[in-house]
Amino acid sequence: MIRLLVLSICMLASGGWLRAENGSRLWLRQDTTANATVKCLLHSPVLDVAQAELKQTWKSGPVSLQLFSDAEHTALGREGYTIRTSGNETVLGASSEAGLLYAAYHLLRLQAMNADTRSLHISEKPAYDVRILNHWDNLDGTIERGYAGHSLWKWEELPATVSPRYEAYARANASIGINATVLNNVNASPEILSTAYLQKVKALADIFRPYNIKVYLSVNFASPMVLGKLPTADPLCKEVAEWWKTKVHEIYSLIPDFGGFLVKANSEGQPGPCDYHRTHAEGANMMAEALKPYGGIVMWRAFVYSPSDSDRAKQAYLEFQPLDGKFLDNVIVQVKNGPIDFQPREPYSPLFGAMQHTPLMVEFQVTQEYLGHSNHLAYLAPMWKEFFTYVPSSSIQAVAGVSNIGDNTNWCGHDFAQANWYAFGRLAWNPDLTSETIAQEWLSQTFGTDPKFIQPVEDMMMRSREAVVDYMMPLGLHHIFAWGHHYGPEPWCTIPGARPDWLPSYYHQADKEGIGFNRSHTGSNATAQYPEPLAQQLDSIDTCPEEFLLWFHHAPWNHQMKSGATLWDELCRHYERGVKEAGSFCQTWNDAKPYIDAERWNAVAERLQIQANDAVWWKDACLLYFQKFSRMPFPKDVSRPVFKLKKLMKVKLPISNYECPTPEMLPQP
Ligand code: GCW
Repeated sequence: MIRLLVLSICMLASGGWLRAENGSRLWLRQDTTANATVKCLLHSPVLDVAQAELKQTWKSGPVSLQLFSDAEHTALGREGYTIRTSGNETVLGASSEAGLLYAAYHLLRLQAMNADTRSLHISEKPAYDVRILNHWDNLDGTIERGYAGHSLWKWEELPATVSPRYEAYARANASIGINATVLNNVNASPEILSTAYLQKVKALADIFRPYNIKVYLSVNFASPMVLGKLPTADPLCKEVAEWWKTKVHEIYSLIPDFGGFLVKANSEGQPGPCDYHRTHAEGANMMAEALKPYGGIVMWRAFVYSPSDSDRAKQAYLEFQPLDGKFLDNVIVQVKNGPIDFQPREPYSPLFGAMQHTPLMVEFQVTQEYLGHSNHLAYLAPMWKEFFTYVPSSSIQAVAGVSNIGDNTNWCGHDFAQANWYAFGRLAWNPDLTSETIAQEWLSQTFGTDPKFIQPVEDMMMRSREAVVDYMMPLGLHHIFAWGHHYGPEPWCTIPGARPDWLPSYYHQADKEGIGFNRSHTGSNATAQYPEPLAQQLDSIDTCPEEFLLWFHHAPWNHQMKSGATLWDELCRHYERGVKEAGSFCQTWNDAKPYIDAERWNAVAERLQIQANDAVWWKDACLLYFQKFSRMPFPKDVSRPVFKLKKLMKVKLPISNYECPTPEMLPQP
């Protein structure tokens, strides 16, 4: 109590800038007592939000919101806008109200960053019409691969009770340009389409609408059987198509601007058209026809890997590429960024570029299923930017991000995981933004604008994803995670009866000759799915970029790397570097202590310590295990293992796919 009192006095004495914060305000932390002069002749729910935001927060001269129908604004589309200084007034212009909402958030962002707003000449247009979050939220409140508590959607209370967080969620998304959300897990319960649930969905859609956010749903392909009691879900069966049409009609009568469906079909046990020997296109088109009259779309996922080919990395391509041109025009095929599954580093999925006659969208994973859950700091903008260096942003139609949001006070578990939500939105709006710019924006709004804080912390963020790659899976290694929950290393994992492509040894292929998956022409020939000249470059062990070496090649332990070192030594050094980096983040954060509030500082410090320990765990587990095959000594400049392999092989975390481990559960050096 006394400590608390002293603390509050200290805070007051320091002018209040260190007041306790719990992260719930995200990057939207400006004072709301401004009472600005805002001119706007029109009224609508969206414009009212834009006006209210400015009125409460904008501290400079008058702002005016204007709708224009001139060529300039028409060319910026429904969501684009201009911001211009005219005399002492700031004029926000757009051809529609959604544009004005985004203009308002842009202006307020500039203010939060202490930017000079006296003479503005801005014009913006989003790169994609659909910038969508995918929630993997189950109707029972759990979140598949969610590490920030339970679902934000309190289904049991809806529609009667409405949490204030629904609006806060919409506002946060609108402030970064996200305009769509899929509320439920792609492993979808048919229940979501029941009338009772649609009423709940409507309540959320009504709250999101003034923030220009459309609601979409994941649907279960077998819904006509479960809900409609039909004997089949065959997409070519008339009654099935009719059932979907009637259901879609019901949805639009409740939610006139409903966005459409997201579908995971014939993947990981989900039902789909292939159950009836129909193609993915036939399944998708049947739903697309039902949605078409209302302007709805189908996002059909290409995440499939039936064991028809021996290489999982090839399967989505094998199944979908032949369907190019067969989808109706309101279908978008949603493809994960890489060919396997959201690994810390993957080459891009070769489906991009291979389906010239089909709209495609990329699916990024914001939640850190494979990157240390909400315990590790991994700033993901550099990973997503890496994708765009291979896949031109103009070649895809939309961007989806698997959400990392839950009902934790700070929304994302780790305070720095908020940066990934933020970065996803900003990149979906403009994939040309740099990771650095986005980090600076986020840091200055979330913590403060002092360059002595921003510079080193931005640097830490920029290095963080590579650090994770280094201490988990460098040089193209992938999927050597612990069974089920995917937290921590288990390169040795064997589960009797398990699908081979769910086991780490399928991916690392370590033996006494070497390590890595041979996907060259002498192996699975996955390299041939890429266009030339990239295919050839990846195919040769001499020209394959080293960061993908073990993704595409089974390389001998003494393979000479560009540095001159053997593969084994280089592998050891990557793990070592990852450990050092993770350790250095703790130091950086210590130095940042004077600049931010104690509550968030402590929360982050605790997690950085876990990350640093986990990095050692990863290094020791992987190197000691792989050493059994390489039989080579650790190079002198690499620190000796802290853990014993035997002990690490016994680690079994008592967590499910819905949890993040606590420090007590984790092996300590
Ligand atoms: O990333 C994997 C996850 C599954 C997930 C699946 C998918 C929703 O391990 O939990 O299921 O991919 O993307 O469908």
